[in-house]
Amino acid sequence: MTNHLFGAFRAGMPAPGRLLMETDDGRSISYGDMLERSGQFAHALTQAGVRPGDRVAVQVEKTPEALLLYLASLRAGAVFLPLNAAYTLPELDYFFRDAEPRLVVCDPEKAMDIQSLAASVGAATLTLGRDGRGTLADRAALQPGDFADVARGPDDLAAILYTSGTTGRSKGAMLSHENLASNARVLVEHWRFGADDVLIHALPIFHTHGLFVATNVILMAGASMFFEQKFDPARVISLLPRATALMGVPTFYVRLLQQGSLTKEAASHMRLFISGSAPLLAETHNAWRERTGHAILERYGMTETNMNTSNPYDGERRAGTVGFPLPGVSLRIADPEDGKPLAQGEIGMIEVKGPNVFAGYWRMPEKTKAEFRDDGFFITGDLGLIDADGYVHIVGRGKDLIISGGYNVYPKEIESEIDALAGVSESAVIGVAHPDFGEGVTAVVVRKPGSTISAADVAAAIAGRLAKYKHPKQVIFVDELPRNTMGKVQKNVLREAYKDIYATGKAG
Ligand code: MCA
Ligand code: AMP
Repeated sequence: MTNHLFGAFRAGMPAPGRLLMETDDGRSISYGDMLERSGQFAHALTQAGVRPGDRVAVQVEKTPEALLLYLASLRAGAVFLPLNAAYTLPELDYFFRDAEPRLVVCDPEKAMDIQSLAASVGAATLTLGRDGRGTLADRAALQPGDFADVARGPDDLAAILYTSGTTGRSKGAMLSHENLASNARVLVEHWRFGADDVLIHALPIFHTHGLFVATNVILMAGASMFFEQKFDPARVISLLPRATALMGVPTFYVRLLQQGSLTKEAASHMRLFISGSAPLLAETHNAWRERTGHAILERYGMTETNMNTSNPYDGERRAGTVGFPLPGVSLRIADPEDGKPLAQGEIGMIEVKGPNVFAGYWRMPEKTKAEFRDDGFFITGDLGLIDADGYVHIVGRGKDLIISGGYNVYPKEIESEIDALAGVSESAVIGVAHPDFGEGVTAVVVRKPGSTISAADVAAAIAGRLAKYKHPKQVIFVDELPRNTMGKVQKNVLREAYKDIYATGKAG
């Protein structure tokens, strides 16, 4: 048996001298370098006690070494667990307790604090900094480059990515080697990636979009990428003449459109612009086409399922839709209550099934069971319809989720923090249209009688508890929250009442 996913990358690998990535600080890493250095990292993991099936939790800045660590984890047969670099210590504490990693890799600057959290669950800690150095890199540098990939079958776990639930705790989505391999293979074909492609990679690598969709596609195609530490619109435009493809969240496209240097000429070498992770406004799609002559290709996925649908490569890329189910993916619109399929054109729950769909939530069999139908379809929590031409439209969310700049924010998590404050009676956190982030996290708060708690007090209390991107952009105080006859807070009423607070010119 081979290593299922890394074996698939090996199968598509070009000559060792071919470029895999060029970084924004001018470094070039070839496929040969990648093989050798990920082999060294894999030895270092094994030496740190990592055995097949062990979790390797990683909270580091985006560097080529961080990507090598992902590949090393695959090759060592471990389960890669990437964590947003913005997560605070209380957030990390939960993930460590739940996943029980064998090893934690973190930024040297955070090592003191993280080490004790890791030790409390029996995990060792190694470091990897934003300069690619640290105890893990030091150890790897002493290892030989040839590593015999640990055999892993299609159903073995390759990664766990945490995704928050509507209620309660974050859930670890277990992704198998075949979940990732099958999806990457389909995307390479569907989007026509080949060895001559050059992707501008400006996404973080702790989520599905940047880690799997972008990176796995490039590795599977034997292509190369500009590996950018951060998204910088002016820099992305300067790279367009040497690139062929860009993958981004809608905020990327909104910000690129604000650059005067974005012109048809600047984009003339590019063959493909892809958007996902959040809805791309038809307005953005149309403005992009007008400015560059390119129709952005929008696709739809989830942490639990990888990519489900995509607009066509050839044929009409229809604004405001997410296209058709990808080859191998079955998609249906069902009655949210009983799962019965609905007629074409009706709005219901989007449900999917296929080799892309995850193996379940880590150590949560009941939650896993609750999110699948008996015939194996996964209940996405997204509401949609299929139009007369077969295009899938996402029309809303059955789940109480805010997507800000492509990051998912679950209101419950923020409400719990705000409700715990002494001067607060209750709160409701909602997403309100925001010109830059798509949706802006907004807190509506009811004070306790006599309390003078302010927006600044709320912000100060959350700082250090929740990652920055989850912090409300505005805190609004009201006398009471609107409720229906069942006593449930009517978030739709709040969203309507505050829909203009971030309107262009007023954005906070
Ligand atoms: C940064 N900030 C944010 C966000 N990002 N606030 C709300 N929402 C955000 N997304 C805040 C920072 O805390 C900071 O606050 C200020 O904005 C500027 O921070 P900076 O780091 O400079 O931000 P940025 O570089 O401008 O980041 C914006 C971004 C970034 C480039 C859009 O958020 C990003 O890379 N998003 C991509 C997320 C992603 O990869 N999602 C894919 C998930 P202050 O000024 O107060 O300090 S995978 C997925 O969804 C599925 C599977 C799929 O289909 O792909
Ligand atoms: P996550 O699993 O945290 O990465 O988020 C997945 C969710 O992002 C989906 O369930 C959708 O609600 C949303 N999403 C992803 N792509 C799109 C898209 N193209 N249009 C609208 N929503 C999207």
